[in-house]
Amino acid sequence: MATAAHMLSPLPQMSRAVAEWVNSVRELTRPRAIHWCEGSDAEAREITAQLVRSGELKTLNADFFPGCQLARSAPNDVARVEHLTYICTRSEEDAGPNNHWMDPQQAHAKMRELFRGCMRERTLYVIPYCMGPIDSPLSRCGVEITDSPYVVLNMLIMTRAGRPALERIAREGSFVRGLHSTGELDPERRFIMHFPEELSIESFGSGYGGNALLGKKCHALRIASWQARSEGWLAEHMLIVGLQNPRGETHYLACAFPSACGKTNLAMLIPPASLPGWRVFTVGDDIAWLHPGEDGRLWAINPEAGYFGVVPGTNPQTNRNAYEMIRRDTLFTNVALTADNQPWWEGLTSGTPTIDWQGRPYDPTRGPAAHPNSRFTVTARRNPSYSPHSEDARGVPITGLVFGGRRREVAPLVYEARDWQHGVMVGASVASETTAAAVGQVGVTRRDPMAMQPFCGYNFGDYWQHWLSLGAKLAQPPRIYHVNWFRRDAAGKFLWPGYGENLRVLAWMLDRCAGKAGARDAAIGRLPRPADLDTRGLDIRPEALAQLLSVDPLLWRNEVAEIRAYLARYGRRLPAALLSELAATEQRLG
Ligand code: GTP
Ligand code: SPV
Ligand code: MN
Repeated sequence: MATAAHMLSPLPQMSRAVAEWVNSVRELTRPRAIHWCEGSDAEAREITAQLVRSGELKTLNADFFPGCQLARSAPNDVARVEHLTYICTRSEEDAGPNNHWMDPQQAHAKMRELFRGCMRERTLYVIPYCMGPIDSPLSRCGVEITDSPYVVLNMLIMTRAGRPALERIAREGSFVRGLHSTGELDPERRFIMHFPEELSIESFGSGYGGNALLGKKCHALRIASWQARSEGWLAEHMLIVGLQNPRGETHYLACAFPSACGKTNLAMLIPPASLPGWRVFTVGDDIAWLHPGEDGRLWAINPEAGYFGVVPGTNPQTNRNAYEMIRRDTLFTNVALTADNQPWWEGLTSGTPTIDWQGRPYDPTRGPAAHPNSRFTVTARRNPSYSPHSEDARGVPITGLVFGGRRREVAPLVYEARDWQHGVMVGASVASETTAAAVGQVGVTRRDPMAMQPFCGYNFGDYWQHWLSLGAKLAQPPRIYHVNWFRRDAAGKFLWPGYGENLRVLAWMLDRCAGKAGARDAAIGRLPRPADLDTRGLDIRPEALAQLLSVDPLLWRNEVAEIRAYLARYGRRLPAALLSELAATEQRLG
């Protein structure tokens, strides 16, 4: 319990370990001033006001978007940089073929030269944060040091940051160290380094999203996945959603889809009018920490406190909750503007852009008005479907796990794995088309196992073995599913309406878990027959639904061959169980 005297203690005096680290970083980076973040609303308002004065933030039309600001990033700093992201473990094999690797000493030396003197004329901010409910034993703390006040504002929304987190760090002693500087925003001098064996992160040269908000992908996925393996839990790129059926029973699903493949939208789905009586509760939209409970079930917490969500595509038809959520107290990054200073993005059904995301007069020949990876940062509490169990210290019990990808063909709308081991193979085989969330070509199909290709902090071979071992210990393991909302017809149109209508697929899963829904046995798993899905009031042609629920043996035999070639890269670290599951699938394909 914090005493009144404790409440008054100056932040730098609360944890000697943190103070000593801040000191050593100060000596290296030479900032003009040091600011320890309290985490109060007044502090966020003050930093916002300062950025508005300096022109780094623009206040949006307060009649329509009260409390909202716009930030524009450097044009060459608009997404995660997977090609510049490294896992620095002593042994290269521990990082695995799924990661770029650098020797830790070499990486530290390289980063030390970049950080040396980099904060001259800048303020060094110290952000103590807690990932997860502040009183949960499942939560973990970190401290981010950054010279970007924009990063501070984001971290204050995205994490439980400030004094209570520092109190917990002082009590527990251990924390993840994240050092960040925007440097000169030079892509040639940009690196995101992770040292899982030291629980530390060093990020230089970017101010954007997952490169710079170190609590998110760097800590809560790459470092946490490593910690989770040694401690017996899982850190996953998953949303957590509660679904209350018309009988009043609530079940939770955790779903892993790659970046910009529908997690935020599914987490805050609005049930269609033709499915009356359903309610949806969001626990998390991007990351789940999953722990085996004493009852033999899997329990999940959301380590984050806010959403850093994709803006384009958000509108009152696709998701009214998301649209309403970001109409106040929201930080927008890289959206366009209308003539009267309202934010604008592709997919919005009203308004006209006049200024593009780079602040230039909008000219359609130069591409979209808003950047395709433009984002909103907003507290989870603004979500109309915010779950009352979001702060539960033990988390919520998980009934089903869902993997998925964005694929114009091959993967059907949904299928169910036979058991946990088969489900791990299904997860390990996920492929998805790349999106604007990471720098690089968009629309290229690549393997993205468990949606963790950019985020697993260690060798995938060991990771799949950890999944298998953990499942074997669960008395009541969740069932495992695979979905694809993104199948297209010959003309390139989405076959499935998606968004709120996805509830029909989730309802089938929950009915399966309750032993109530039918399915047919297919080579790749169990699929609903059209009649097994509740399609009342759904506007879809029967041929489209049949196509969505079909498995093409020719395409799938080719798919299995590709999966086998991919898995072979993991050599002796690949669990044999995955190969035997794959062989069994191949045999069923005939
Ligand atoms: P990250 O924050 O990058 O991890 O993304 P995410 O997985 O949370 O994806 P998000 O929900 O933000 O959706 C990404 C894009 O896909 C947006 O443009 C959405 O409008 C679109 N989208 C989401 N759900 C669906 C769906 O069911 N069908 C279709 N066709 N598009 C969808
Ligand atoms: C993702 O790319 O999966 C995101 C956005 O959620 S970022 O924070 O940039 O990682
Ligand atoms: Mn994500």
